[in-house]
Amino acid sequence: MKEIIEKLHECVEFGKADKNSPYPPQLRGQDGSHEITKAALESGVSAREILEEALVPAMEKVGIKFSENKIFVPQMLMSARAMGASMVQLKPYFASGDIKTKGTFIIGTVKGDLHDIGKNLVAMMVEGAGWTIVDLGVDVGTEKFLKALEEHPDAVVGLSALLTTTMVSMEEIVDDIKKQNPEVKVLIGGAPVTDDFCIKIGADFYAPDPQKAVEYLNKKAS
Ligand code: B1M
Repeated sequence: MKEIIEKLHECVEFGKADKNSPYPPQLRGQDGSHEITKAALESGVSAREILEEALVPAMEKVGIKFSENKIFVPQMLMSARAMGASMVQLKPYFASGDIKTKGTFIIGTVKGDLHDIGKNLVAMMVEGAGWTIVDLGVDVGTEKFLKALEEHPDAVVGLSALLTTTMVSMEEIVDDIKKQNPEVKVLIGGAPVTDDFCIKIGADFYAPDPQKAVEYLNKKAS
């Protein structure tokens, strides 16, 4: 079991989704996370062990390497893809309650803003850390966030903005959420966003990158 977990960890850390994927070169021709997850489940490794001992620690390493500029967006996307190939097989266990998630994270790019690459990376890393993701997409206004909060009242909300012009939307959305749900925590991020802006608009936390978002959320969950 240790060997299979280590192999899966390696696949996710280095972005090997399945046997046919040519990346990374050092694992060419070998099984990827898709095949290894299937074999692990068939041989009796639990979905929880796969998640907690392979996927989560591997994605944590990926997040740290990205924060330290040791890897870049393409490598992170490959890792997220490898994690996805495994997660899709674990989904039934989430639904059945065999795996407990750390919580729900509602995320969206704010109204007027169509940039979603950073938002998607954050969603993937947070999912990799064991959270359930409700991804509202791009150009998301207050009503959609409030509706999602009605369905998931204990969720943490994440807002992404890439344009200086849409930082205004971010401020409005934080304000509306806090008015209706003062206890809901709101995490913000995106290239033009800063700590000062976070304080000014009354959001709870500014994450400059996905790893910082994961660290904040995991602290909330513990
Ligand atoms: Co746009 N764009 N764009 N664009 N675009 C920028 C952002 C810009 C800086 C380019 C420039 O002028 N140098 C500029 C903004 C200037 C400003 O306001 N300060 C700009 C502009 C002006 C525009 C348009 C207005 C252009 C036009 O049409 N005249 C237009 C706006 C459309 C709209 O949104 N309404 C526009 C359109 C587009 C495309 C559609 C073509 C495309 C987006 C495609 C897509 O996302 N699916 C695009 C792109 C790709 C960019 C650049 C080149 C790259 C953005 C990106 O994906 N970066 C960008 C210039 C640049 O950054 N070099 C630019 C990679 C991504 C991983 O980083 O999103 O910062 P980022 O996410 C990071 C962190 O910020 C953080 O984690 C991520 C990983 O570290 N993070 C969070 C992000 N969200 C977070 C949320 C969190 C926590 C952390 O918690 C919730």
